[in-house]
Amino acid sequence: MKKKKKIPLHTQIILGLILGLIFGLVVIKTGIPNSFTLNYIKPIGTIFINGLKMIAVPLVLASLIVGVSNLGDVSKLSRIGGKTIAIYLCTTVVAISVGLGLVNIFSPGKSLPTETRENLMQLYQGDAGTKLGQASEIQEQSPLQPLVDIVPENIFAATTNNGAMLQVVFFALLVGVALLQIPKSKAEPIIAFFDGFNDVIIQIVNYIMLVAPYGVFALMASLIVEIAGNNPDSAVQLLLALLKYSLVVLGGLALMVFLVYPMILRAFTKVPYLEFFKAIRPAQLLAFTTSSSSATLPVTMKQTEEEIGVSENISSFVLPLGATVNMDGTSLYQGVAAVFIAQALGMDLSLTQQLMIVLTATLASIGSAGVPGAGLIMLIIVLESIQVPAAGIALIIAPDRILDMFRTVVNVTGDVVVTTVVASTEGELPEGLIRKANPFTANE
Ligand code: DAS
Repeated sequence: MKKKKKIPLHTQIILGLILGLIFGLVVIKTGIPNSFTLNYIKPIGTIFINGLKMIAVPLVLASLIVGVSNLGDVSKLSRIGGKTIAIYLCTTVVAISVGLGLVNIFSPGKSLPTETRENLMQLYQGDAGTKLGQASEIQEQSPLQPLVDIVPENIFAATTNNGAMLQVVFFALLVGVALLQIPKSKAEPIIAFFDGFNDVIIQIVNYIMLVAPYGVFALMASLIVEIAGNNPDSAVQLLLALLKYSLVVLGGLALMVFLVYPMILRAFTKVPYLEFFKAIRPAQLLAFTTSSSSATLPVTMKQTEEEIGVSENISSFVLPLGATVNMDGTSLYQGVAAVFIAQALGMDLSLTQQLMIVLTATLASIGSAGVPGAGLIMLIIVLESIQVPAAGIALIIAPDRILDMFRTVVNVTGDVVVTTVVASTEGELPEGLIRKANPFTANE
């Protein structure tokens, strides 16, 4: 019997988004009572968001501990390990800075009319009210308070509260490094446990993503109905703001791929960018369709070794690490999304808060697993760290799956760029592709 062809998940989610949009607009136009949508449709969206929040802490704990302990041992943290992590961190900070620059220049969230913004604030009042209260409290605290807050008094209490995600990240990094320093015989069973636990969590993320089409439908429909309230055209304003937000994210991702990465390759290697682009296109296409860096990893490694010529011992260390801890696309998106939500809620972010975004989006992208939707889940860390209501992710969930496809392409491209730079500086590229002299000298 012919097996029924399943519609790919991302197509289902995009369908859910479009149907939610139509359903919301129909409810507004036909005067169907809002109570129907809010009592019978919105709860499906709430279940989806709660599922994402539920999995955030275990996802961070598992993927970070496994990511750090995958370094093998502290000695591997030697020249290659240190160089790899340093370059990964640099490209991530550059990506977030590009995102923050664009979202502050174009301010997509500020295009909402005041009334819509107040509507949104009402929607998240519970969170925003306390958050605004906390934010004013924070102004009176010592400037080092954010550092103090990273160290949990009680890690088990921290794991039960999404607001303490940074504390979970801090604890996970400590555990990962400690596992590298205790006797191998003692560390192995623990690493094996967290490795298996990581797979279990990623499987649960896949289950949650199965709800995504219905969750996105419900969130889109209820968002339209709630925002419209008694003023339908404010729903249109919100959609226009969401479109502007998506274009800012896509613009930032394009800047990374067509400007930043070619500059890095030209500075540290002699790999022609067009050749590079052609070599990794199969990995980029797979990243786009699967929205998963981890699923793409085997093809990423094959293309990097066979088409670019990076040696196997460099690619087999740098790429798996990158697929776990280096997500330039995701960190750029998290920077843009955090500021957009704050703008949409009428919250002006101070410079300190924006710098906090650089730190937390770097950590959030390190903690994001290479699976669909991970970046959205980790966005909660960034929002909590700048006192923006995490419920605000409901605003940007609608286009998220489409943006996930594009940001995963940038994640994978960034991993290969760094791998090529490490190989070039280690003399492990084909002869003609290595830049020997100081990378910033004029053309030799
Ligand atoms: N889909 C993730 C990845 O595989 C990125 C993300 O969710 O932001 O890289």
